[in-house]
Amino acid sequence: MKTIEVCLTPELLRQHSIVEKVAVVVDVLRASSTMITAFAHGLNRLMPVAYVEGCVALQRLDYLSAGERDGAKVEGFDFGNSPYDVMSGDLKGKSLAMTTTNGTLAIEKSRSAKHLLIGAFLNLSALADRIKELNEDTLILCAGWKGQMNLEDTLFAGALTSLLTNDFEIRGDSALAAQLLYENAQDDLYEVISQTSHAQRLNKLSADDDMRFCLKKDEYDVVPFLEDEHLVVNV
Ligand code: 3SL
Repeated sequence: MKTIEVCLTPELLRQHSIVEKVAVVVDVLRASSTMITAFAHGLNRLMPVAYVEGCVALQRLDYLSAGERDGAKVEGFDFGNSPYDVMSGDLKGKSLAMTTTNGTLAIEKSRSAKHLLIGAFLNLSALADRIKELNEDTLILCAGWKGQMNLEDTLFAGALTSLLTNDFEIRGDSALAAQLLYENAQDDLYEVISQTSHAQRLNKLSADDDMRFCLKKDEYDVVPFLEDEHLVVNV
C-alpha cells in the first residue's frame, strides 16, 4: 500500500523526501483556493513565483499578475490573492503570474516532486480521486505561515487524509494528528478557523467573505498540477 504523509510547514520539508512522491501543496487561506478558482474560471496556465520582481518581469511578457504582500494586492497587479478577485476577471485562455507570501513559496520548494498538485477544500474530492488514480506515495505540504504551522492548512490535510485512509497507509504522527483535528472540527469548520491567527489578519482586511468561500467543499473539480514551469489543468 502506498503511504500518505503530512508536512506541517515548508520548514520541515527537509525531513521528508519528495522526489519520488506526489506533493500536494495547500494554502487554504488563500493562495491555493485562489489558484483553483482561477482555473475553474478558464485560466490557461499559472506561473507561481516566489518574489514580486518575478511577477513584474512576467507582466512584460503579457502575463496577467496576481498576488499579495501582507494580504493586500501588490500595487500594479491585476488581481489580489482573493478568489472573488479572480472570478470577476476575464481569465479565459490567459496566462497568470502569481506571488504570495507562503503559498507560492511552498510550491517553489516542492518543484522536485514526481507530481505536484494544488489542493484546497474547494477541490477536495476531485483531488482525492486524482491522488488515488496516481497511486504513489503522497506528501501533503501545508504552506503554513512564515515557517510556522497553521490550523487551516492542517485541518485541510486532515480532511484529505480522511478521504484516503482506505487506500493509503498513514505514515507519521502529523498525518494522524491532522486527521484527528479535522474529525473534531469538521462540523464547525468556520467557527474553528475564525479563531486562527490568519483569520484575524484577514478580518483586518475585511476578507471574511474570502474565508467563508475558501471553506466550501467541492465547489470545483479542477486539480491544478505542475507541468514544466507552469501550473495547468486537464481540459
Ligand atoms: O501566504 C499566502 O500565500 C497568502 O495566501 C496569504 S493571504 O491570505 O493572501 O494573506
